[in-house]
Amino acid sequence: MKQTWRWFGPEDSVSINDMRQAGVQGVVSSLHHIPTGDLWSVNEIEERQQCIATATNGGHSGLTWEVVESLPVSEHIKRQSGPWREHIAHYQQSLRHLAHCGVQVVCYNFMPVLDWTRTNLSYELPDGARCMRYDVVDFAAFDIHVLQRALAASDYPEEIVSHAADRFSRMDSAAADALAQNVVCGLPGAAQGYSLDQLREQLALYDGISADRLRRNQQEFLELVIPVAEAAGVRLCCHPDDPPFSLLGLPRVMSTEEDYRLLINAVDSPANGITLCTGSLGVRADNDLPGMVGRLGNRIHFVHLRNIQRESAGYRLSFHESAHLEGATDMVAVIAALLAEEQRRKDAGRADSAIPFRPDHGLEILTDLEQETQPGYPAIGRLRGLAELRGIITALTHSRTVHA
Ligand code: DNO
Repeated sequence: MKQTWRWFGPEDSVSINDMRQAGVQGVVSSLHHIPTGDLWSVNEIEERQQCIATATNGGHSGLTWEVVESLPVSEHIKRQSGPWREHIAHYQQSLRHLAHCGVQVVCYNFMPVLDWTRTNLSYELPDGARCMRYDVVDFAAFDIHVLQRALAASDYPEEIVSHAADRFSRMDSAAADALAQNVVCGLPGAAQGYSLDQLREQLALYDGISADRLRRNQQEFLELVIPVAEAAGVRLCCHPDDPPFSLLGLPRVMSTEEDYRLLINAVDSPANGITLCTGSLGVRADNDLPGMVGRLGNRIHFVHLRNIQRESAGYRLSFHESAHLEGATDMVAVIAALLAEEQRRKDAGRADSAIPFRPDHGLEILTDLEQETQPGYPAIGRLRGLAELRGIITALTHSRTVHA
């Protein structure tokens, strides 16, 4: 497996040499400054490649831009509104440009309006580490009382509605503002953040767009871009919904194994693939992750390894992010399944037998706690995660490991 690291570009507090010292073999990055829907020019792509290839002292870093995360899909494309055809043409051309520059793996998502979403960006664990948390009662308090979305209350069980009313009644306006900020700020890598009014406008644009309609729009998106990707030698890979259920009445269509099966069958091409994110999918107890790797593995082009601790049961449950080897997902079993997939690819002579993965998110620990870090992306916490994951891979692939 190829060890990669997400780098937000020259503004990132993690330097190129930090990544080298972390021992990564490739970089995951995006051109966040280019507005969603616009074209990525060869110049812009090459400039980022140059940055990644240059060590802090000006010499060669030995690193390359391995995966694009993300080439974002515009809201217009998701809704098929306004200039969506122009955005598709830009998307197709951006894929050709990336291929021309040698970047072959491109992650995207199809979540309307909100990308990944949490209610607390700095939740303290008993040992003083901090992590990100999604609390369904806080989210319902935001939805029903802060955003005041019509019909919001009908989306939650009565018990949650009443807890949310109680919790909201004990929030002062600063706490309510902080909660709103956490939900709508646009977390790292998300296309954008919104004010409450902007969010209301965006939600209104999805009135009448059902999950079926969104899925059809995604299918048409794939029909238009996958042939271009395939011809250029690019592998697209869709990131799952995070969390993997509908939020704020918006449709979400990438939450389960069945969703992925429909995606894969929509356009039968190796270029139409999956980003397996164990943290996002692992929130649902009905997602069997090692099994999904076994069943859908030949289309997995990129992997996010992360773990979560469920705090309640049922649909739309509360959870917080945990250390990479603790939590709901059996990381050893997932990695073993990925290694088996890599072996199948080697046996089949596939050129993409080394699957890129990154330690996704990390707890804020040690010096992370003294610094301004990007929510979810602290250096030391991710380094701890990478080290643990690397240990598993090393052990499972060691010649003296005894396989049952
Ligand atoms: C969060 C990330 C997501 C991801 C996009 C992919 O940490 O995993 O923001 O980058 O959803 O398009």
